Amino acid sequence: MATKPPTGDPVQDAPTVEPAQHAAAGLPAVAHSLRISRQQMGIGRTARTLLKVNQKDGFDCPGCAWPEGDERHTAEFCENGAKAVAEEATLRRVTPAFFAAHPVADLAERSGYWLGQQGRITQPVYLPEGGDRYEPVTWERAFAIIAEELTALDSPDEALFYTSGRTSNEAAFLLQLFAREFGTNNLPDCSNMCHESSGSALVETIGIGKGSVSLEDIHQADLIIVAGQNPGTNHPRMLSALEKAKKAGAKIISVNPLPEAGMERFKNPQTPHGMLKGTALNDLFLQIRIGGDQALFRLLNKLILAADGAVDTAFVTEHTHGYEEFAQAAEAADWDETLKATGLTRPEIEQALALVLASKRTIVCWAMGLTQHKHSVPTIREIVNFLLLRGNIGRPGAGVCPVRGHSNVQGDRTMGIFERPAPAFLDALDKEFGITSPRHHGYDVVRAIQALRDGDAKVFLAMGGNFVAATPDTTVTEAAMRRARLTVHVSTKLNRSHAVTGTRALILPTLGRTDKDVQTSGKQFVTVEDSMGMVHASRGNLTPASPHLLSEPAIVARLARAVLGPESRTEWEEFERDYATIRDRISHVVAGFEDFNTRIAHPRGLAPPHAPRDERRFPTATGRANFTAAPVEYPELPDGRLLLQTLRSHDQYNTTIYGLDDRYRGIKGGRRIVMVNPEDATALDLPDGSYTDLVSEWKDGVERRAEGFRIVHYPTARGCAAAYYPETNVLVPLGSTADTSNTPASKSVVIRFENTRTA
Ligand SMILES: Nc1nc2c(c(=O)[nH]1)N[C@H]1C(S)=C(S)[C@@H](COP(=O)(O)OP(=O)(O)OC[C@H]3O[C@@H](n4cnc5c(=O)[nH]c(N)nc54)[C@H](O)[C@@H]3O)O[C@H]1N2
Ligand SMILES: Nc1nc2c(c(=O)[nH]1)N[C@H]1C(S)=C(S)[C@@H](COP(=O)(O)OP(=O)(O)OC[C@H]3O[C@@H](n4cnc5c(=O)[nH]c(N)nc54)[C@H](O)[C@@H]3O)O[C@H]1N2
Ligand SMILES: [Mo]
Repeated sequence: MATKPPTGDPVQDAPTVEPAQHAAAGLPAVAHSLRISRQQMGIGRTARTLLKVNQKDGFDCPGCAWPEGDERHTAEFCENGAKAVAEEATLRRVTPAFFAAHPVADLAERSGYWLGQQGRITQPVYLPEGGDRYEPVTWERAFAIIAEELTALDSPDEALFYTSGRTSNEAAFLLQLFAREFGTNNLPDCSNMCHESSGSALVETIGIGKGSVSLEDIHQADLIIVAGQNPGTNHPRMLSALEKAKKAGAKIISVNPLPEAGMERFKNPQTPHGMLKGTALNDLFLQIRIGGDQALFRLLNKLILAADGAVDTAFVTEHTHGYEEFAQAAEAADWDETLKATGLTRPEIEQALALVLASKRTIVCWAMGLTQHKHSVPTIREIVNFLLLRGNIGRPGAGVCPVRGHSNVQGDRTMGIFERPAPAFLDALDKEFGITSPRHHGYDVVRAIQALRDGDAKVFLAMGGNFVAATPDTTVTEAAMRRARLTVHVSTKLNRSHAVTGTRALILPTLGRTDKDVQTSGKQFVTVEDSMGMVHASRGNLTPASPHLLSEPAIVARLARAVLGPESRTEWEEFERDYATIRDRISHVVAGFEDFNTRIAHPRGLAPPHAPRDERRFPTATGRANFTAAPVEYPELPDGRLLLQTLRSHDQYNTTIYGLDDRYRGIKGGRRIVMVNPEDATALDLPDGSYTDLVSEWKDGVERRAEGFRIVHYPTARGCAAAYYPETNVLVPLGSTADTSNTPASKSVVIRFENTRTA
């Protein structure tokens, strides 16, 4: 059993590079996940835990939000899900003795990898004003400190309540209720940095900000386009669904500046054939330039309009609005400009068109490669145009499929974690609880940082996540956070945000998904919503990391009682005692959750209604699905610059670093690398293996710099570069965000290279 954390801090990033791989999953993946699990948990706990992942009587994988099918395998998890479970179920512990030995200044010197490897936090700790290290504190005292700071504010809008997407529906519902009863809509969440652009685009065009396909739809599609997504690493179970679709005759196009191994070939670890040979997934790989997607889909739309009988005119006439204006804009699309914007060739686009026209049922899947650009919202709207044209929505095997990240990020939004809530939601909440929620909008993530920076926000509380590492413009953000009066983190594990504190700070340790949750009424379960809108129960089965942990719902309930006092008529105590009472209230407030407690007992869970999917009804302002006609945009690069995307390696979960390898891309032992196309590298004099500083350029003229990145020649599209997040967040300007959604444009950062030297 090897459950000791590494002692030294491997800040000495020493990346080495091997040839990239062309297949994902299979035996090496299984072996790799078991090794990490054993290191963290030992053998017995590994077996007990992994057999419960995504089972009907088990817990929802704390990895990604990809849904489970109706038929479950004994091993219903992937390599990266196993790593996520091992991180949480680890036997390593961060005790008060650890905090006594490591002043905050010391924690601030450590890498995120080292911090995370120390294990689960066992007790609440407090950093007093002027203190140099966290010390143990009782839960009562911790809540009293928060109450003291919150009630001292001039306005409830000086408080910020951040949520990361692992939080259960029950905890999320309580948190937003507490915030609104306290008097603010300041509920920024990780979604603001993630699929906000998808939500913004979809609400306006189809009337609901969620995907319209189920797992069965994927299996039945003729054509699946995967754009701006790396499922081999970030949604490995999606590869099984693509494989199944493929076996049933589907074609697959992937649109990406990088050739991603999972899309090239998938070796299904659950079948003998898969282990050996695998299935080639891509029929066509469109190696697009970063930010070229809107132009690509606009031209495809023009070509569909021009093809004989290609438009589903019955659907367009009956169900849509804005067709004429859109068709006019599409007419103006131009081959030369599209080839320039996309870096693709004419035959490639013609091949794509042939696949599109041959398909009667098309699905487009996407993730961060489409959502984190200045023009992300019009890009996704163009994809909606593309699907509407051929009636590819609201029927089997067709639709929009934004693939969500965090395992319950979609559910948190459904429960009201949103800084711009719909008035109807607030009306229902107010009626149920006899409160008056504020109607003015709150701060999203970027505006929350600006408010901290400008002294307009003074208390920051996070329900999970790693705010300072996940958000853009690290230097600005950290300085902003340090201005807070009080920072509070409800966390399972240590991370950078615990080392960048306000005047006072608290860490409140909590139960994770895998932990057994027992309250005075008995054993509890929580619920989550997957990327395809299925809501189901999650039950942990492990003895919690320490007897001092409270669950997230218990923490919010006690916090609310401490802050709101006896004047609150909400039954916070009852909510903590029995989570079914929370679900009862959810069933009165959240549309589609009627009889929640009865329906959640069904093993399949419940599927709240989705009008476009279920009845081809589009609850938009026009009452129809809206075509849109935004001008085409794509990034323009000054000479000698490249466009940097900041993405995930195979060994990380957002800011949680599992290890220092990116196996499929052939990068080992370090994370400070930048992938550059060999021809660009030659033109810019960037030899493979040399080191360089990355300097980002933006219209505010501020110089942002990330030092010491190893150059890796890699077959990305021309003009593009790629490096890992969160190390490169220092380069992303706070104000550089997507229009409408305000999502940081962390996939389009203009960079130049300075101080290039051989190692
Ligand atoms: N193991 C693991 N699983 C995860 C996560 C994790 O960190 N680790 N994170 C979770 C979360 S919160 C999320 S949101 C998802 C993220 O899942 P992904 O979106 O797959 O994550 P990224 O690594 O950001 O990859 C973005 C992909 O888009 C491509 N891309 C970049 N720019 C463009 C562009 O302009 N156009 C196109 N067409 N493609 C582009 C990149 O080359 C890359 O393949 O994964 C979730 N699952
Ligand atoms: N440059 C750049 N920046 C990005 C992105 C990018 O692609 N590029 N992606 C963005 C995206 S898509 C997202 S979603 C955000 C992610 O932003 P966050 O969600 O804020 O970040 P995570 O790294 O997922 O948070 C990890 C921490 O969550 C805590 N945690 C884990 N499980 C639990 C739990 O069950 N309960 C509680 N209370 N805490 C828990 C642990 O302490 C852990 O350290 O980052 C965004 N930032
Ligand atoms: Mo995300």
